[in-house]
Amino acid sequence: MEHALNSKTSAGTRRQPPRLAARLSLAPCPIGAKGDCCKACHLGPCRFFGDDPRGVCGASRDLIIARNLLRSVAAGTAAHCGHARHMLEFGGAPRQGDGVQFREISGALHQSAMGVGADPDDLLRRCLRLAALDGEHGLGLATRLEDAAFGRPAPKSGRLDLATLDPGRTNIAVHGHEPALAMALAAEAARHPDVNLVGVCCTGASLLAAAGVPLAAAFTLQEDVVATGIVEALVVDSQCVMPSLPDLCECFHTRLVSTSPLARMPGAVHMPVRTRAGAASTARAIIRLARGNRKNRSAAAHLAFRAAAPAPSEAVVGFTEDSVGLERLADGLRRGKLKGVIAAVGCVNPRSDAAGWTEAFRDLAADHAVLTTGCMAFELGRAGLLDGRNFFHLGSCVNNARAAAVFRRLAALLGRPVHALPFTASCPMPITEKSVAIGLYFATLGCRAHFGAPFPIPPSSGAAAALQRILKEDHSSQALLESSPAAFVRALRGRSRRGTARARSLI
Ligand code: BF8
Repeated sequence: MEHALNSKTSAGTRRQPPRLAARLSLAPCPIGAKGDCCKACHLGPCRFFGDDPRGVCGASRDLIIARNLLRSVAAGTAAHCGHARHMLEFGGAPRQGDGVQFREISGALHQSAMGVGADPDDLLRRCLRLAALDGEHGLGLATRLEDAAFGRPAPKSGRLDLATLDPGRTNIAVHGHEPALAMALAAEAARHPDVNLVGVCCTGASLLAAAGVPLAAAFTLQEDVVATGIVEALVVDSQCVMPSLPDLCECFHTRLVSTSPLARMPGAVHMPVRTRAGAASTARAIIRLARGNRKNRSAAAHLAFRAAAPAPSEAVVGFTEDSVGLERLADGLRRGKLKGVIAAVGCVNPRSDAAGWTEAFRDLAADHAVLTTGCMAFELGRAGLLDGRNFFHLGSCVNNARAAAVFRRLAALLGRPVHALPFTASCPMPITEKSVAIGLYFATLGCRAHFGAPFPIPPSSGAAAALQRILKEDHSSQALLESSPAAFVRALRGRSRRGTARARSLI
């Protein structure tokens, strides 16, 4: 297979663009952050002020908040269902149409368009229906298909952080969320001792769980992978891939390879992958490309990385509901030794207090079991917490289906409904729409769903109160909007002591 390659031959010839830490000086829009903005039509965008704020069309602030939340959940659900659909295609079993997914996602976008749904309660109920669908047809289906294609993970030791890059070998990083090509690369790289394959974000988390491939970075460190100057190829599929990467790769010798038809990047070598056979041949081509590019690595970058000589974090990874020790957890809950089970999920927002949240989970792990996935798992792993005793690494964000399975099976073992048990899904630092859909999915199961700031719904709004009421009425669950790690710990401990679903909710 021949691909048109960039003609880069030297490193460090361009001025580097500002990286994430510098771009954070761009403050969030204060109007949007409060949910006080509507851009659903061209009468506006409208901003909301005063005692009875309304847009030009007459929409209330709570209606706008509900519409915006529904659009977030629809986008998150579309991403997860799209992932599952691509796995079906990869396995040679494309669906005829996408039935319920298409109907629900397009229905949500229709209902939240200007001049359609005007009842906030109705829109919020649709949010929850869509989140439930996300869990079953997005997270659940994608997880089952990946297990069928690549094997079900088993506990194993793993390594994390940028230190998993190896200056002595050709480094290839795989980044995104859909691990079909990445698994083929793992198989091919195993035949080349001079090649070091590492993962980034959720494609990396899947590889780590399934095959023990080191996880170099989560979302916030993706640019740093390139900036080490020792990565010969960065292979991206889709989701959470920063649009800054092409410019950054231009400043180093790193070849950027895009593999998803949905996620083309300027200047990238595009190698779309649809089938298992295509993945194997593309994996071979990428390894040839990366090995050929190693001669262009800057000697200075190579020496600088060697001199820093960081040590990777060691972790126990690759758990499923079959290997977390359900009987032991159920027994702990029965005896009161275990006060609860927490799924610590979702993103690590650099605007949030990541260190504080890590400490909160470390504290809670004294009497709670902590299941974790995605960027949150990477963060806990870097802190040395993924021990396989109190903290259980379950893989990528679609693998939150495994956390849902743990909650359901524990409930069955204990003979009680999920909502009657001290189960919490915590998404303390959301970034993406996907994390909103995931958090609400857990709420539809009966878990308490915690969101930290930036909140997906303004805590003091009427829409947030309505969401709380609907969760209670329809799912016997609740949302906890809490931005303080210490207050979150107190809320969980307070609930655990009472053994009831009565928790401090800031809504
Ligand atoms: O799906 S945790 S920043 S990498 S969205 Fe993205 Fe958030 Fe990270 Fe994986 Ni999940």
